[in-house]
Amino acid sequence: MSYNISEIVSNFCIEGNIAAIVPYGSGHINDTFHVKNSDPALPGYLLQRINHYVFKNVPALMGNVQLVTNHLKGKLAQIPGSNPAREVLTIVSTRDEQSFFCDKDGHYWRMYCFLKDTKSYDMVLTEQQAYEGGKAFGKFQLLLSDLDASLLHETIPGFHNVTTRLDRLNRAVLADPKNRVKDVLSELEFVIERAGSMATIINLGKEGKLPLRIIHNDTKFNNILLDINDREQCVIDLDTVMPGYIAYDFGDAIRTIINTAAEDEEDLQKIKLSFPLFKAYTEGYLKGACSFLSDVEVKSLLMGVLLIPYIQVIRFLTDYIEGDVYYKIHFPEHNLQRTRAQLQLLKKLEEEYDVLDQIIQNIVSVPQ
Ligand code: ADP
Ligand code: GN1
Ligand code: MG
Repeated sequence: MSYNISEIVSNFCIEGNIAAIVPYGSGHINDTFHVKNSDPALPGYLLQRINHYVFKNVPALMGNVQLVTNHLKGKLAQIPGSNPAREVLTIVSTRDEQSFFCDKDGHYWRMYCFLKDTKSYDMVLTEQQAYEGGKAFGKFQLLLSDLDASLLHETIPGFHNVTTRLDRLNRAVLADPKNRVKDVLSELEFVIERAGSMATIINLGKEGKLPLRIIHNDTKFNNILLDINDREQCVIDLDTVMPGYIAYDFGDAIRTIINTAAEDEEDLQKIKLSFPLFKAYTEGYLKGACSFLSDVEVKSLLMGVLLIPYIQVIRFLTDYIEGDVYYKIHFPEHNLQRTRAQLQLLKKLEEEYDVLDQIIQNIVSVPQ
């Protein structure tokens, strides 16, 4: 898609003059641009076209982002030594004081202050990065634990609800708009075999044993910015912050940290588990989160580690069957390749379940 980006930028209250606007990041959903300032002393900006197919109610979504960022900034302001301007995203308003701009073609745009000297990693390289990421997401949940969840709009209904996801897959299979179902029968069988066991978290929730909390819901590792010393800087991509079970956030982070290969790795032999990275993330996470998690929630963490790759298999597979309408793809079979890679990851996680469980037990047995 091509847009008149300079004209769009002119609707926001920015300082200085623009030197360049370049596509940025590797997110699968929004279109992101780095707006560079010609005066290096002035801030840069991050412009995003919000994916309106994925997020049906952008005003409500931006209401969530405002609420969450204001809450986080207020909490951090009370913590000595913290820096709310760099530790929380800052929305740049439009010239008419709105948090987003809708262009003449109906595209929605928003702008954040660009956090310079930061990095997001598609793959985690060191235990320190994993540990810092864990700390960032643990702290994020902790700081939001006293925000009234009923104030948040559900930006994508049933986002990590396994029943909803299976229903949607089922509907895609029945419709089979691209005649692709015949090519994914073994993947579908894999999904169906596990449908019962993957309902544990949702059932514990229904029974009132797991509390709904405000969670991030998209904790893949590149949704954290680390600073130049690989220390936690800022949790980003707040579009899905809404109520959920904490195991979802833990599971999604581990999905992207423990895998020694890319999320869409073609060579399944390369998909292996890194126990040191798992341990480091878990230590960092529990450092922030242990103070508010119940015992049942701690026990649920590993269920999330299996559930979220399973849901990711369903989501990539559904999108493949539906004809690649949701995720950005870089080649025709991309969603199928992603499905197979996540399926392989889940197999490995199932094989090593007891080892992972022992690592968590060892961490929780040491007082934080
Ligand atoms: P998507 O929903 O498409 O994943 P993100 O909000 O995660 O979009 O942004 C895409 C990428 O842009 C991130 O992975 C990160 O590298 C970068 N990014 C996002 N926000 C900022 C920011 N405020 N400052 C610097 N980089 C950012
Ligand atoms: C998307 O937006 P991004 O790229 O950070 C997706 C996540 C998936 C992830 C898979 C809103 O995350 O749920 O887990 O791709 N975000 C949305 O890589 O659907
Ligand atoms: Mg992202």
